[in-house]
Amino acid sequence: MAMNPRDPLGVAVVGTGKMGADHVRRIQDVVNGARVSAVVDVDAERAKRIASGVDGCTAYTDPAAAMAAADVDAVLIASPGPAHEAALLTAFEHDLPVLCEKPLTPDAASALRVMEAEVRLGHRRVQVGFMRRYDAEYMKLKSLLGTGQLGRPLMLHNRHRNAASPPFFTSSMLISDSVAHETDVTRWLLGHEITAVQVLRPRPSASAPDDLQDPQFVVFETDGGAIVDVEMFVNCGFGYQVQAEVVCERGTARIGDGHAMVTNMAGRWGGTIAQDFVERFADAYDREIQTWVDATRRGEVTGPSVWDGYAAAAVCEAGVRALEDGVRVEVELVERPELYL
Ligand code: ISE
Repeated sequence: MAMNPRDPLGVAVVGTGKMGADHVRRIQDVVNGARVSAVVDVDAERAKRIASGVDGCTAYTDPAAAMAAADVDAVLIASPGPAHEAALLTAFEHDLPVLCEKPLTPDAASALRVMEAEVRLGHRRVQVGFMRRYDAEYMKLKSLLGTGQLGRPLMLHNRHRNAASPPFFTSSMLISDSVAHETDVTRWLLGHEITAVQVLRPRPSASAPDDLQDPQFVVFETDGGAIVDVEMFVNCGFGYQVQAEVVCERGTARIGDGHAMVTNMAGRWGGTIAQDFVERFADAYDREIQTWVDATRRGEVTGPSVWDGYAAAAVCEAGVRALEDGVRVEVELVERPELYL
């Protein structure tokens, strides 16, 4: 794959909502070796407003027009999930490197179409935005598991709590939009594929909107014989909290207690809790995008692949069925293409 020698790399950011706007800021103010040369949004006024704050940046409403521009070397897709497939296929037409925010696409069938298109291209072009792989605590946990000191992983306990869910949030989105992270964390930390999903439904919290099944308790089985659970609670009220504890044959390890700073005052001690994922995972996003820019400028593609995005989509699809039908659902994956071995 050709080197991208241009310095700085011209990046088109597709989608300028909360995540896309934060990535524009990140590329301009934090990341080295890249600049935002284009922003794309169906909301033309919002695209113009974002572009007006970035020197040399052009606003578009059509991703294809942005990807055809001479000053665009790479694409960061941060639009809503249903728009990802078309944007990815257009990027492939221009043979552009892509960082695609999760989910790769909303379901297994569309993810499979993207995977088949990248296989036809003959080389990887996509890094999927599972940013927890770039979080310092998750990286330490992965590194510890890699030493084998704790022995074989037997169970992984996850707690994923949001302060409050947005108005459009549905019960199935707790799986497809939120637990999607734990599907990738499970596969990446343990090196296993997820083979079955169950979803248990506690009596909903009074703090949850009337029609929202919140919290949910998700149980994964893996092909390595591990059992993984995820407490998913999107209206916990007290903050944004993500914790994980792996239980192995000879020991355990836990992350996410967030004791960055403990205060003692007036007979009390305590600390603070982030209020959303942009705050809690700011460093992870910074490291993720810098790693992507550096790899792209070397002409390489690293990190979560389209296969990882497809596997997460298939697990989430099974999880939504398990939620809705109240049964254990097995996960069906196609054979892993050689491009992703
Ligand atoms: C959101 O899309 C994210 O990716 C956050 O990490 C997650 O905590 C939240 O529940 C999702 O809605």
